[in-house]
Formats: sequence, structure tokens, C-alpha cells
Amino acid sequence: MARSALLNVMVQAAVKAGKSLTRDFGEVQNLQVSVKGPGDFVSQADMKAERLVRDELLKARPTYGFLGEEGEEIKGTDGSHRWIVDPLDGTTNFLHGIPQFAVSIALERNGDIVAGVVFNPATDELYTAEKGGGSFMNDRRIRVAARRVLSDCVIGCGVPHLGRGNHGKSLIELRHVMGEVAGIRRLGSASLDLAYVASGRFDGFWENGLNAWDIAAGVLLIREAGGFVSDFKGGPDAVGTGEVVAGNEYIQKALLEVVNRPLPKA
Ligand code: 2AM
Ligand code: CA
Ligand code: CA
Ligand code: CA
Repeated sequence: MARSALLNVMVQAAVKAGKSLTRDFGEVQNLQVSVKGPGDFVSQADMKAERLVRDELLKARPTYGFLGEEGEEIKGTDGSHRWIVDPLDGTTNFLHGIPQFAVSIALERNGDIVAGVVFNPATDELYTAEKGGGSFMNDRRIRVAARRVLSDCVIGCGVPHLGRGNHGKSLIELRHVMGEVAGIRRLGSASLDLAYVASGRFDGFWENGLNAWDIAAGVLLIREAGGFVSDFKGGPDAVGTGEVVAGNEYIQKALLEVVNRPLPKA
């Protein structure tokens, strides 16, 4: 597998931020934490990681734009390229000492995501994809799971905090999906959840109320691993709508139907 120069830049940035996160994870009780919104925390670790990623990416490609969760958007002079970055996806896990968090970096070209990296520094799992080039975990090619029957499936999800996305409807979706599948997992890092679909650990995933930085890299990982991703209406723009329904071609379709099932009459 030969990574392009651009993908190497992204991997280097993710690994650098990952090292900083690993250091802070070891001393998590000493970090300053503030609250951005309902259930949304940010720490010095998030800020430091974003600065490291931004400096590394902009050093390599000074004309590209930059959108990160924790800083001001940089427009860029190039007009066609933009980095989309979540420096720490899974902050709640991180602050609780749970090793399920990641650095997520995507590259957008003329509105299209063309490369993505998701890195979990606690497990040293590095997921990469380039458009047309397949998906990888470390150096191994990955594919979505092959199961075709929903009742055999382990499905990941996220329930947006009250005040984010459609919290109430998510609880109804959860009730419906739970009745149809082998197991539900709620791990708390959307980018890793999508990487788990790409590598076949999860058979599928759904969540709403997400931001581009949570999912831009992960959506490409899934598509390049042979999977399907849509918004809640079945359209292709998961990254723009913040809605994700994902799986292989059978499970994505089946999950979309269950997620949209109307409430049974009381
Ligand atoms: P974060 O850790 O970067 O904030 C879990 O459902 C996913 O949603 C995570 O990717 C998490 O990203 C994000 N998330 C959790 N709570 C959030 C909130 N209150 N507002 C916005 N995003 C949130
Ligand atoms: Ca956040
Ligand atoms: Ca996030
Ligand atoms: Ca984040």
C-alpha cells in the first residue's frame, strides 16, 4: 500500500496530536475543562491537539482552508481545498479515562471528501482512506462486515444530548432498532464508530445531530471499505446534514427502514 504524500501529511498530523493526547490522558485529572454546550466539554487537551494538527497541515499546504471543532475557521486562498478536523472526538470518554477517543482529519476537494484519517492513540489503531484507493487499518486492507440479516447484527449508535439534534426521536429509533438486532453499542466517539463499521466490527451505525468534523473522515472510510452511508432520508449528504445511517448495502437499507419506522399507536 503506497500512501500519497497528502495522506502522509495527514497521518503525521494525527500521530503528533495523538502523542499529545496520550500524554494528557495520563494526567487527565489536572486538565482544565470548560462546558461549550449541553453535554459538550472542551479541555486543554482538545485545544492543544487542534493547534498541533492545524500547524502541521498548514505548514505542509499553506493555501488550504481549515475547519476544526475548537478554533476559528481559516478560509484559505486556494479556493478548492479544506481540512476538516476533530482534534479529539470522544472528549467525554477522554475525561473519564475511557480509552475510546480519536483524532479525525479529512480533506475536502471541491466539496468532495477525498482523504480521511481516524487515529485512536490509546489502541494505536490508525484508519486511513483515499478516494478510489480503499480503506486500511494500520497496514491492513479493511472491508465492511458481510452479514445480511439485521437480527445477526451489532449496531453502533449515538443518542444526541438533549438540545442537540433530534434527541426525542433518537430514543424512539433506539427502541425500534433494539427490537431488531443482536446488540446495540453506544461507544461515544462517532469517528471511531464509523471506523468500526469500515473494519467490520460494527455491522452498522446510525446517529443524527453530528457535525462535519465528527464524520467527514469516517464516511469515506466506510465507502472505501465497500459500505454505504446515507442521511435519514436516504440521500448521500451525511456530512452536510449531520445524519448518518451506515452499513453494507443490505444492512444500510434495512437500518434506514427501521430508523424511519413510525411510532406504533398506543
Ligand atoms: P466530541 O467528543 O468531539 O464532542 C457522540 O455521540 C459524538 O457526538 C461524539 O463524536 C462527540 O464528539 C459528539 N458530541 C457529544 N456530545 C455533543 C454535544 N453536546 N454537542 C456536539 N457534539 C457532541
Ligand atoms: Ca465537542
Ligand atoms: Ca466530535
Ligand atoms: Ca471534539
